[in-house]
Amino acid sequence: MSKKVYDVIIVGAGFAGMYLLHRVRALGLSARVIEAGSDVGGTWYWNRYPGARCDVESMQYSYQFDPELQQEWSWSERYSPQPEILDYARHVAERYDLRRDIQFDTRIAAARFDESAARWTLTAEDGGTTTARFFVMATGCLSAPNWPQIDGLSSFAGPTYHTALWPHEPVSFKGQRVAVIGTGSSAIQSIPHIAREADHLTVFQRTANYAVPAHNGPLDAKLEAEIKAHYAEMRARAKTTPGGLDIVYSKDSVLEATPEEQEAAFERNWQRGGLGFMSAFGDLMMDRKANDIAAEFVRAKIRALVDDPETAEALCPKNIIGAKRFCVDIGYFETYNRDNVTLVEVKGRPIEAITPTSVRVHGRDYEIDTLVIATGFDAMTGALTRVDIRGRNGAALAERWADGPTSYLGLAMTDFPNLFTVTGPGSPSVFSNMLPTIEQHVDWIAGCLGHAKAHGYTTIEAEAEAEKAWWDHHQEVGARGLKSAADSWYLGANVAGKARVFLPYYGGIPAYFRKCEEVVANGYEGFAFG
Ligand code: NA7
Repeated sequence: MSKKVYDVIIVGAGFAGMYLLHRVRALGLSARVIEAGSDVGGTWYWNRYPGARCDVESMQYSYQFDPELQQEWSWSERYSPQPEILDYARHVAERYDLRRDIQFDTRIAAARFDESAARWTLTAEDGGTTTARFFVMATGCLSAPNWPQIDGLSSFAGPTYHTALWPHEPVSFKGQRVAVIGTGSSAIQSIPHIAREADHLTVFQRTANYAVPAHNGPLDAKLEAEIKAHYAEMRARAKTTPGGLDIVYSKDSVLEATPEEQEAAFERNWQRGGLGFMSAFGDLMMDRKANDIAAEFVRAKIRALVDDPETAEALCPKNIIGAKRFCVDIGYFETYNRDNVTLVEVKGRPIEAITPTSVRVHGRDYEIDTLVIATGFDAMTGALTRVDIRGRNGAALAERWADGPTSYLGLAMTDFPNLFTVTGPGSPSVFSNMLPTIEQHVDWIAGCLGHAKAHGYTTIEAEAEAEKAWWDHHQEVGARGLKSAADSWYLGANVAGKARVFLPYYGGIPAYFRKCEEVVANGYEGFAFG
C-alpha cells in the first residue's frame, strides 16, 4: 500500500463508500477507498445467491444526489434483481470515475489511532498499511456473515455455500439433493429457485417467517415516467415517513375497525405486495391484540397457498408479525407444494450435526449432496468489531462493545476520534430504505469534514455525555411497542453470545434527520473539535 497520508480512508466500496468518495473529492480532500471484494457494490457484490433481489421497489432504491443520474438510469423490474443493482453500482463507479481511488481485494484487519499525529493507520490482512487523518467505516449493516454453530459443519464432503458469500461462478443444483438451513429473507428468495433446479430440496426451518408477495414484474413504463417527472416530490414524501419509503401509513386502529374493514385493508396491501403491508393500520406494532389480527390474516393466506395442511401449519409463524425482518417473496409458500421439497422443523430440536453426507436431526440423517447456509449476519456491529479498531489510549472497539455498542447517532464514538461509521448502530439504518439513509449519513459526514477543513481542526470526537444521552434515548425508543419482543438480529439475538441490545434506531427517519440537522445547526453539538 501507498505511504502517502490521505485526508480520508474509507473502508468499503458499496453504495456508502462510493458516494462518500464522490463527496470528499468535491471538498478537495484526498481519499482512498479500501474494499475486500474485487469490485464495487458491497452487499450486492457478495449476496449473489439465486433469486437475490431488493425488496424495496427499484424506483426508490437508488441514489438521489444527482438528478441526472436518477433520470438516466432505468430499472427493468419493479424489484431489481441483484445483477442489475450491481450493474447500477458499476455504472455509478464509471460515471463518477471512482475506481482510480479504490483499492480492491484488500481486507482491513486492524486500525490504530496515533494520538500525537492525530492519524489513523489501517493494516490489511496482507500486512499493507494506509494512513489518513480521517477514517470512515462504510462497511454495511449486513456484511459480516453469521455461520451456525453446528457440530461437524466443516466435515461436510460436498459443496457448502453461504448465501452472503455466494461464488461468482455459476452454481448448478441439477441432479443434486440440496439442504437449505434457515428461512429468513435470503432463504425465502433462494428456495423457489433451488427447488426448481434440484433433484430434491430439504429446508431446515427453526422459525417460520412472515412473507408478503412481491407481485414483481416488468417496471411499468408509465409509472416510471410519472415518477421521473416528479422524482424530487416522491423523495421528499418518503423522508416524512418512519421508514423513508413513499408509502402512506394509516393512523387508524385495527381494533376499532370492523372485521370487514380489517379484511379490506389487509387484502388491499396484500394485493399491492411488498414491505408496506404493515402500513394498513397504525397500531399493529404497538399492541399485541392488534398485531395478532394482521398475523392471522397472513397465516390464513399461507394456509390457502400450501396444499398439505401439516406443512402449511409448520410454515405459519406464531410470533409477532413485523418484529423480525419482514420478508417479501416470489412463490415461496407455493414451493412447498412441489413433490421434490421437504420441510423439516428444527425448532426446539436443533440440528444435531452435519456429517460428511447428511444433516442429522433427531437421530435421522437427511442425505444430501450440497449444503446452503442461509443463516444471515452478525448485523450492524459485526463488520465493525471484526476489525481490530483501537482508538485513544488503545481503547479497543470490540472490547468496548462486548456488552453491546454505544454510539452518538450511529455516526461516531467517544475515544475514537476522526472515525465515522455510516449507518452505524443507533441510526435508523435497517429500519429504513437503506440508500436514502446512506446518502443522509454521507452528506452529514462530508459536511462535518468540510467544517473541520474550513476551521483547520485536526480532530473530531463524540463527547461522552452526548453519546450516552443519545444511546439512552435510542434504547428507550426501541423498547416502545413490539419490535423488541422477538429474538431478532435487530437485537443481536441471532448470534451466539452477542449482547441483546436494540441496534437500529426506532424513532423514525423524520425525527432522526431532524436531530442530525439540529446537531449541525448548534455548532456540531455533542462533538469536540481539536
Ligand atoms: P436472517 O434473516 O437472519 O435469517 C437467518 C435464518 O437462519 C433464520 O431463519 C434463522 O432462524 C436461521 N438460523 C440461524 N441459525 C440457525 C441454526 N443453527 N439452525 C437452523 N436455523 C438457523 O438472515 P437472511 O440472510 O435471510 O436475511 C438477512 C437480511 O438481509 C434480511 O432481513 C434483509 O434485510 C436482507 P431463527 O429465526 O434465528 O430461529
